Amino acid sequence: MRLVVVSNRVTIPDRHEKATAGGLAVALREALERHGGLWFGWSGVVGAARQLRETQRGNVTYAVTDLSEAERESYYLGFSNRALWPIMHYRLGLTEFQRSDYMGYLGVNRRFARELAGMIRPDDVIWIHDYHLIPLAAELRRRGVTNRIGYFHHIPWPSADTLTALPFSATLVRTLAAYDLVGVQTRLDARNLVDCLVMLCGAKFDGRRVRLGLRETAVRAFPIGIDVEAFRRLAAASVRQAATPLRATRESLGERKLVIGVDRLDYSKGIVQRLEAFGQFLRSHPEERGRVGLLQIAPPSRSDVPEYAELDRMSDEVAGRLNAQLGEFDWTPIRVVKKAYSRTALAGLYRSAQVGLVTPMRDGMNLVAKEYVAAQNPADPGVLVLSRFAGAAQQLGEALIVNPYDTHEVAEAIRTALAMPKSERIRRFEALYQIIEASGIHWWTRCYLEALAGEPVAAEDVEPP
Ligand code: GDG
Repeated sequence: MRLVVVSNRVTIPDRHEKATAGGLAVALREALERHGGLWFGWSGVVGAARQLRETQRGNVTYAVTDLSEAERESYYLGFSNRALWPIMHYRLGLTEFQRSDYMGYLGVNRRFARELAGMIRPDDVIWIHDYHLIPLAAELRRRGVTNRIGYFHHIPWPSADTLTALPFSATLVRTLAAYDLVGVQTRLDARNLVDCLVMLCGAKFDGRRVRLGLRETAVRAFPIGIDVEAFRRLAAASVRQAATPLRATRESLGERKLVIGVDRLDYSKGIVQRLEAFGQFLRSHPEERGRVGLLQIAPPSRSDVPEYAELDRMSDEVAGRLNAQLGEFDWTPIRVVKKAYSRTALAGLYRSAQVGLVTPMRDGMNLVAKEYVAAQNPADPGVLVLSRFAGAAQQLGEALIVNPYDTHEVAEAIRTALAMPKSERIRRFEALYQIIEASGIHWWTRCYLEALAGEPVAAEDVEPP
């Protein structure tokens, strides 16, 4: 079997990449190397040329294509990121639908299918990733591709009631029937997705598979993980190095404690609400002022989408207001840094923080929660505060679980985390570590690919505990 991976963006690895690439990119590349394979998708380049380019790295072929300016506007910025992203994150008020964007989205999926179909061999297994490419399998089937095709949806899948607000949602959902396997992050996502197929498209569900017309599709939860061992090693090594961000951060903090948040600058991550909660914590517990600081790392993301530009402005405004109201001449309560750091730097920062604050309003899984746990010193670990609306909360029940819409609850959880006795921190850490270790990124790719190949996988292996 040869593996074909398709994703919106494809980054062709260079020699220095290992240190900076995220767990998912590395895991997919490893799976491709194991089976021999092809990775197809957008090059990230916007231009008029649009011809397919192939690059060989070992036994993996990277085939990338450019988008035209109009395609980027409609397919990527428009329908994917202003309609699908917000509605899948339950944010109807932010959902902006334009028919021309939807047409552009279908057009790019059709073109990708045309370019990809010519490269498919009879024994290929095709694995398509994320919401940009939902109709891709249906387009491949129209071109006569009969191979096994799987889809993994990295972000939440909302209720049928929410999704119907999106025009053409039934047509879009129907295209999922072209897949042999649809994977989502949690059981709730799986239930919602099956409901959509049944209620919007009239599919039948027998408890395991959805039947629509002549096709049968399995829908299952595969909670994504991280490379725990690699991340743990990165964090442990950062303690030993001389000029590490860990040491620099510790020196700049003195005896002060550190609360950390790490997220792409995205409204789904609840960054503004988190800053407000930290402000509330300092107001409710004035004795903590001067003794603790929040460091929020927020690399900019999708800045061409207006809602993201607004978030950029709002987060500056809120942090500025809270620092002016609550700070002292020798203490700044909140530091927001809008740039990306290396994974080594992140690992060191996680390890030096007594509290990991992961409070998205909605999140498919949230890998930062797992990275924070992996990076801790087992002898003196920090505490994870986690939103109940992150997929990760289904697995990480030993974190302090909060409702990010309740500023007071998050503020109290910060207080509880900072005051938690070491014995309880260790007990919670050990329970969390065991879970992230048992369901890491390699387990995830293996479970998914076995299920896609039609091999039986025990239900408890793939569903969140
Ligand atoms: C989607 C779903 C799901 C962040 N800042 C820096 C940096 N990061 C890295 C983190 C982490 C990754 O980016 C973010 O992963 P998340 O899971 O938090 O979020 P999304 O990007 O929204 O991903 C999500 C995921 O897909 C996988 O299925 O969990 O729910 O939304 O790895 O560490 N990395 C570096 N510098 C930074 O400044 N190097």
